[in-house]
Amino acid sequence: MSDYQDILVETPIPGVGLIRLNRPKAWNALRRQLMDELVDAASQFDADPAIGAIVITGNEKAFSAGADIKEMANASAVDMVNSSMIEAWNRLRAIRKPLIAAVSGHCLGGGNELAMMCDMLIASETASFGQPEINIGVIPGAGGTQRLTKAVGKSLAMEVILNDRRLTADEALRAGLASRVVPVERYLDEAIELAAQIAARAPVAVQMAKAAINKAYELGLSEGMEYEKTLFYFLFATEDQKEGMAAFAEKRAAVWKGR
Ligand code: DAK
Repeated sequence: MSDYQDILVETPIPGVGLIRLNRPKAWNALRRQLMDELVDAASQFDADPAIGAIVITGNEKAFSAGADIKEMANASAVDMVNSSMIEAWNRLRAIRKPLIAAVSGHCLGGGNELAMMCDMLIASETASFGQPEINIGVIPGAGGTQRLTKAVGKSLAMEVILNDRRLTADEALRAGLASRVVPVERYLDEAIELAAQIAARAPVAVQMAKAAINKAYELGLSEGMEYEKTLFYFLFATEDQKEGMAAFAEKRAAVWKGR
């Protein structure tokens, strides 16, 4: 699939895959078609050895207003269980390369869950983060109650999810949801530059680092440190480890091979 309707895909600079959510009239609501295309494009970048990191963005006014409410409105509980909606989200979780969310404007519901599913989040000063599902009689369903709580703590997560409190970009930064806040003219460029810097690093080590950090959300400290140690030892089986350490001793830049 590459004849996309709901997303735009490009490689703005070598090593970086860029996916723009592109339903501006519906605030980039994540209808099924958009999710399928997003997963397809992200999977293709993941499989492409020329790409080292992937940026997901919307436009200046909205990252995304969440799942498409009109598409879900008449579904039964069984329809929801049987829909393959969750599959798309699971496939995104399985992307091995770093995902960077470049967020401006509305970042709501499933849009915020998508942004939080990414590994890093760069916010523009106008970004507004929320989980407004309570207004339509439901709760977050793609990780919001879990990831937001882990990112910002229980009390603030309760306010956001139970009472539709919106977080400004600065609040998101202070709470640890975003790693930087920049002027709106710069948020996408900063995300692309960050992606390019990471893409220039030892590719296998980058993927192992992402995997180990994400395990910190799932394992206790002892198990997490065991997992980290296993990946650390594994890296001594790569040519890049030999090259990196030789280059250090020889006072030259390393040339990474990704193996
Ligand atoms: N879905 C569908 N259409 C949407 C939409 C959405 N989420 N958000 C906006 N639109 C549409 C509006 O219906 C309107 O369409 P027309 O009337 O022009 O046809 C158009 O976009 C412009 O929107 P507004 O007229 O409302 O524009 P405003 O500037 O007044 O307001 C807004 C912008 C973004 C603040 C507002 O539209 C808004 O509050 N939108 C809804 C936000 C929301 O409630 N989001 C949560 C949705 S529930 C799961 C995976 C994911 C999820 C759950 C489970 N699994 C894998 C199990 C996620 C669930 C959700 O995200």
